[in-house]
Amino acid sequence: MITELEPVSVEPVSEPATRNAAIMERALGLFPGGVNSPVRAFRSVGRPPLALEAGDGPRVRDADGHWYLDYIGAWGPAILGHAHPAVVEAVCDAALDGFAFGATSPREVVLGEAIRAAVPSMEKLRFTSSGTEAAMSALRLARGATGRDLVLKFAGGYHGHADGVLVEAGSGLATLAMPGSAGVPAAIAATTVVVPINDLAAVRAAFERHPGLIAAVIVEPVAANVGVIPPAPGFLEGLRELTTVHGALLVFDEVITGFRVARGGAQARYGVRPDLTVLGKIVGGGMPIGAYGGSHALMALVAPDGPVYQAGTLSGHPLSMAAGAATLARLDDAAYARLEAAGARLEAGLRAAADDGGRTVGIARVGSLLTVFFRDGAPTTTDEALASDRAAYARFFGAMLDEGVLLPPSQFEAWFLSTTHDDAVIDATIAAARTAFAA
Ligand code: KE4
Repeated sequence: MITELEPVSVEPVSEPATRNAAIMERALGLFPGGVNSPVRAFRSVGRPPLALEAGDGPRVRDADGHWYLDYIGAWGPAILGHAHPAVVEAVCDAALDGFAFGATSPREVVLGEAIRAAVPSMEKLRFTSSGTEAAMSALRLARGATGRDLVLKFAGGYHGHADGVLVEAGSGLATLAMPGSAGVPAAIAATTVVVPINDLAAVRAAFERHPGLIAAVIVEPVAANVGVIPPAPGFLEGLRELTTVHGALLVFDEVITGFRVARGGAQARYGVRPDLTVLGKIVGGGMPIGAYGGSHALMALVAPDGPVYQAGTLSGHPLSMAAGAATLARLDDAAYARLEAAGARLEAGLRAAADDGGRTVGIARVGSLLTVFFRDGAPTTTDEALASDRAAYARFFGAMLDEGVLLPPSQFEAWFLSTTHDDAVIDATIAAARTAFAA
């Protein structure tokens, strides 16, 4: 028997207050958390997430037309500022020739040679479409090269979201206080050995505990996914020595630090040569990219030359190649001098603003990579970083947003400066911080 269906009263959805809210409401119905990467949900800073639709130099504009001074910087790629005319032109020119062809394009050679010139340890390299793919592939290569199964990483280190490295990882996992991820088989997690950052004794002990079994040590040479934690003096040199002695490969994950902390990356800044390097972000100039590389001998093991398989439909995408080449072409000594000066100016101004506002913060900085930790002094370990006052950071984030400055929506992500963050931008940021610290 068909019963009369109660008329469904469809209450009109309350009109979202803003276009931003309307877009995020639709996004919430489409994507988990309304985002395509967790940190974008602003969950840890207690503010509604922004939908950003334009950028210009050091500024970004949300869907309601509000402009902000931007310290997310697309999480690193926007080192020349947003919508740099030369990079936009390079992508448009490439697009006029079509997009992807499924074969080697001359543009790959141009970017590949630019990267190798700056990072000589990458005698040969392979492009991927993300840093995750590049890190995953580098570790597969290390296992193929050594015949060993274990990989050692550091607590708080983030190397993308491949199963094996989602163990005590940083970035979004630290932001969301997730030690690992559901769905990673215990057997895979068991192949990852985790030790504290900056702790050579722990690395030595791990090698003694697993003799002949560790294929690689993967490290962010400047940790930047628990906030910025520079390497302790001698730490990277110690890793180089221990991996060599124990027949393991040293893998520098320079997805953030590559072309950021120096043109040659952290390996140039600290003078330590890894066996494999992982790149991403800046080398794609804001377009999807990743890359891994090392010696001729190691890379000869990668298919089709060797037994380690790795592939990608859009690897070496011509438009990513064009954006990356146009970006690297403008990262000269003057650019790095400006990035260093901007970072130093901002650090000094923030320190003074915090002191004057009676706030206890720890500021860590390497070049144009910076974090303001809400704790007493800059942390030297992951535990110290993770113990920072997240609620205080959230309040600071909101107060800065109200002053027109967009910080990373997480205490555990780095602030990224660009060559367009000039003195006026830095000074406006410091003025905003004075207000925020006083609030
Ligand atoms: P992607 O797969 O996100 O391109 O790269 C992964 C990756 C690898 N290694 C390091 C050192 C990284 O920092 C990253 C990605 N960084 C995060 C921000 N800390 C990306 C932002 C996000 O996840 O939305």
